[in-house]
Amino acid sequence: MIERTLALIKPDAVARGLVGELLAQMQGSGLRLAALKMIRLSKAQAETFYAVHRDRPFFESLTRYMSSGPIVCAILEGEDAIRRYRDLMGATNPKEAAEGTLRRRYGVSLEANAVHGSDAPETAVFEISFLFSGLESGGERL
Ligand code: IDP
Ligand code: MG
Repeated sequence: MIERTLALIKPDAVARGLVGELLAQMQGSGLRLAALKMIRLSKAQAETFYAVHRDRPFFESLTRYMSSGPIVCAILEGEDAIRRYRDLMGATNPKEAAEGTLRRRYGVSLEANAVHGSDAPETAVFEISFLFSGLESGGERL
């Protein structure tokens, strides 16, 4: 099934000049880049994006970090895109991520793990609609 997933390049990776390299690897994996932009989230917007984690001990630090600088937002599209992009990213903790994955290669800590990817179809729909307007995301055409 053709799916769409939300990919983010997190503030630490943008700050380290890794945008081009990370986008090339996303596209090199065979996923189609369907939309792309750079934004900076407010603290409140980061809290909405990560609302599912609001009761976790790392929520305050995570949302401060995610609003600390610009991020790159992309919609990736393709067969089984959600799982394929999660596989490309690797485990949440870069230390535990498999060799060759984005987080293993570019993550610096459990929090600053370079990239985000939706974890399920419902999450992808929420995250894409939160970050992209219908005009930007191509709406029904995709
Ligand atoms: P995921 O990004 O692999 O889906 P989640 O459990 O959804 O992982 O956590 C969201 C983000 O919160 C992670 O990518 C990471 O940046 C941060 N995070 C997760 N667990 C911890 C933790 O135990 N300490 C600090 N930050 C964490
Ligand atoms: Mg998650």
